[in-house]
Amino acid sequence: MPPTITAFESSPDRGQGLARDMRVRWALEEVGQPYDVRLVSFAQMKQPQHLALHPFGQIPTYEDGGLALFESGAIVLHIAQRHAGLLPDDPDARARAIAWMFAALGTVEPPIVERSAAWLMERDKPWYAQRLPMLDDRIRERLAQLSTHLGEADWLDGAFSAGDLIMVHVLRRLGSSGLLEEYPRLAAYIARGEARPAYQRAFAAQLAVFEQSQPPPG
Ligand code: GTB
Repeated sequence: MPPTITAFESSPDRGQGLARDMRVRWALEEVGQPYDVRLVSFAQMKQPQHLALHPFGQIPTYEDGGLALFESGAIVLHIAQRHAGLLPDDPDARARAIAWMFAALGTVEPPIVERSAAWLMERDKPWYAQRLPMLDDRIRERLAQLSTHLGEADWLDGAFSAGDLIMVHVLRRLGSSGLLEEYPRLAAYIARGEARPAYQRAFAAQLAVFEQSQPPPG
């Protein structure tokens, strides 16, 4: 039996691959592991059946045999540890790749999520226009540091790893912000990630789910 992940039955990102099941799909594609997807609605995510898998009532989850996992980072790490291709064999390089996963999730993603949340929940509030430049500057600080680290390299630490996979996915959420245009090395880094065949397959799969959720035109 292949592992089963959960995803939105109709993603609010309209198939842009920004929801976090995309990271898990991409990791599974990179290692060549087939998977099943169970689609859930917002209401189903809050029901006991899903809460038994995910205490916060979110996607993605991952089930494989007796193992049930939540948190996209933990799921990607598990996949990377179980299969070759997403973590280096050398123990020090492996530890550094895992550090980049944590950096993406714990240092780079939070200010990006805060900006998205502000747009979603506060954009009609009188303080939003004043707050946005502050949120943008917090992101810029991280992007500048990341761009300096990356330099002319293709990936964050040697070969492509789970650290790059998570980082590219985290950065993609800035697509509509205009901020990435200020950091051409990062824009090129994201493009390299998106060009990977495994990414393309994962993206197509989640887009197909969104398209099937839409009523036929007319
Ligand atoms: N830390 C957890 C992880 O990494 O797995 C966070 C999981 C999470 O936030 N899941 C979201 C969710 O289930 C979906 S991905 N939300 C439903 C809820 O909390 O009730 C977040 C997401 C949603 C939408 C967009 N978008 O529209 O662009 C992007 C990202």
